[in-house]
Amino acid sequence: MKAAVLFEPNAPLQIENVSVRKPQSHEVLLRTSFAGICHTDLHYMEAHTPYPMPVVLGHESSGVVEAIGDEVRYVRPGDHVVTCLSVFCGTCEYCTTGRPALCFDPEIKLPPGVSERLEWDRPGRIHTFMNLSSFAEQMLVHENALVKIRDDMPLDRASLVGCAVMTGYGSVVNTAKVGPGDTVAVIACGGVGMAAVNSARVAGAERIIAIDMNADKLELARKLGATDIVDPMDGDIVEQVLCLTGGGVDHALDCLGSKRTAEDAFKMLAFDGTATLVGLFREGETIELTGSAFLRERKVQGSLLGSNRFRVDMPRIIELYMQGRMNLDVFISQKIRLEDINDGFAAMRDGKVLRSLIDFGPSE
Ligand code: CXF
Ligand code: ZN
Repeated sequence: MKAAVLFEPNAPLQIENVSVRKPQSHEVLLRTSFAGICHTDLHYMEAHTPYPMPVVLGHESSGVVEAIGDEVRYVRPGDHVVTCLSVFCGTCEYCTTGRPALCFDPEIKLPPGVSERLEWDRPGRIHTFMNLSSFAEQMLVHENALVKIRDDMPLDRASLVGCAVMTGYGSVVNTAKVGPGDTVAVIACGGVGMAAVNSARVAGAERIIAIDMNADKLELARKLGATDIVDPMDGDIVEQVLCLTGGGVDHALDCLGSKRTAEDAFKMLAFDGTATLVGLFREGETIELTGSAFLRERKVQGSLLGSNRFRVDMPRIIELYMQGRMNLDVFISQKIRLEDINDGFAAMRDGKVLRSLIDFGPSE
């Protein structure tokens, strides 16, 4: 099968012949339908966090089950699925207390460099990315990295739910627990931030302030639920938010993941407000917060892929889409072939697109 391989940091991906072995116990072989290009792929491509290479990146995908290994009861060939990098064991303390996204059982969630699901006929190993490797025509995954979805859900929209939409929705609903009447600010309206804006509306937030440097994204955010927009070109974003709200927001979500944006998220909080850090920081980056601000019960917390319980959350998001309450259509900026994946990364670097989807073509 064809797969896009990253041989070294910052190099263009190369299309290579790679194979997957037969599914073993608890493993599922998928025919990939669509794979989104996420900023996390770029983050690892640029080696802001090291990852063993060569590697097949990609982690936001939908597909159709082709074959199953022994013991697999959850899916059958022909089922439509969405993948999730939050593969869970189901038995550890995190899993059994309702926080499966934090599961780190190394036998199920194989750490970088341990997974051996991909093979090729060259010397040396080819690594799997985050237990998925979606930039490939087929994926071999643990059954607990999948959620079954309804057959009438379009597989292109479904793939987005595998990362960006789950992360945005989950950070609002699961991590921040935004409720009716709350005031919410979302910093950075890429795929994750845009989904957070839309989810804050679904959650009943009264005021939703979208913050981004791109005017088109701010306009789209308005369509998805933003009641106010803030452009950093018009002045300090903290000042603008404090002015709009007369004292700050209940929730600020930093969907970028940088020192500046995380600190700004904290600074724009009202008393008792919570900053939720959603975006992926560069390895080792630190933030500074003013200690006395905590006296007014302000809080800061992290969120990992929307604190997901993805087998429950993803079908719920899909229902919201089918009911017309979540908009996933606008996320798809372009569909491209696997061969054009480097153009997809270039478009993301330029900030031109919300999502480029690799279209693997019909599965039947
Ligand atoms: C990722 C960020 C890196 C850790 C796993 C979750 N989120 C989205 O791509
Ligand atoms: Zn992602």
